[in-house]
Amino acid sequence: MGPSPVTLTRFILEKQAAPPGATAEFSALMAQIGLVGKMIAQVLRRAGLVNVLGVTGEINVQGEAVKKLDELANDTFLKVFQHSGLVCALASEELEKPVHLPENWPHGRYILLFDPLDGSSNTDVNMPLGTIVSVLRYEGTGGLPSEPELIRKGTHQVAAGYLMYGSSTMLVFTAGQGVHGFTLDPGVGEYLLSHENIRMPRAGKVYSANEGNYHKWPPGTRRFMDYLKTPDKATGRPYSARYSGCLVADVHRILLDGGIYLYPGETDKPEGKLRLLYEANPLAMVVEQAGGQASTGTLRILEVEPKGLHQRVPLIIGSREEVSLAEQFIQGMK
Ligand code: AFP
Repeated sequence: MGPSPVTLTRFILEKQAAPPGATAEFSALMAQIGLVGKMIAQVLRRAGLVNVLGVTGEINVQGEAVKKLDELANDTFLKVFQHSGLVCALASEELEKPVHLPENWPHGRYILLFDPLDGSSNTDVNMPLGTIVSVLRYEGTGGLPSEPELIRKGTHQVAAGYLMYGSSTMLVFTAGQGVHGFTLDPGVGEYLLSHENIRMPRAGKVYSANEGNYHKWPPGTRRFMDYLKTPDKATGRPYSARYSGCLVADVHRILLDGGIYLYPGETDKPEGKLRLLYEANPLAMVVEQAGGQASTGTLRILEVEPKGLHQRVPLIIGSREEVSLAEQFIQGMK
């Protein structure tokens, strides 16, 4: 009989893998995030069938009108958290404004900012998808936070993580004391510790970018991409290309094996495509905690001063060696 399985809750309680002084409520928060993951995974496993049912305009087996999966994932977050007594505000990629809980509802001190379904274009082709979560703690004295109190620099996050719906469903998170990965055992409905204290290799062999945008990139970014593809045995080039269309899946691969993911700024869209508060910031916290780096190309992601809830930012994230090299090319030093 091997070692006894370590569940997400047991791990957090035993390792105090929580923000200082908040172990019990944090493990409850993570358990609820895990629940959202199980509920989304459950729907995604049958997405094709739901679509088929939906296309005929019928209602699905749950007797609900078939919703877009993004909307369904978003609704799952609201349903699980609104009455949890753990949060005081929720902000989602799917909602223009944050959701503030009514004063008289039970609420806690956590603020969640999330992308409920990342890579949603992958649902119809059975490719990986993810959910990304950024966790802030409300330090204000008033009852509930105002919108500006949700728009914080990434260094203010107390925790961050993601769910990945791939060949298995995984939950990966950090609360500032390392990065830990859990794999859902569907048979028992528990997330079991599978990757304790993930460390990202200093350098990798893989780059992940949508090269269909190459012609839109500024010269420095193009020179970096050309460098990665120029054979040089001494530096182990050329790299292999891997791009899934899901940020979570591409970053997860790089977290474990090393390498670099880029969604850079473009000449006529310098801010890029990805969102700062609930995509770049949480993944940057996870990657830095694993020994990697996350940059806009000129600035550490976690230091970017946010201006709006849905602000976009260029994202260069992965192994230290490749990210700092990308910065040198982008800043014209190479
Ligand atoms: P969608 O959720 O709209 O599919 O966008 C996914 C994403 O935000 C990120 O997960 C991917 O890495 C990136 O966009 C893919 O964007 P491109 O299709 O422009 O390469």
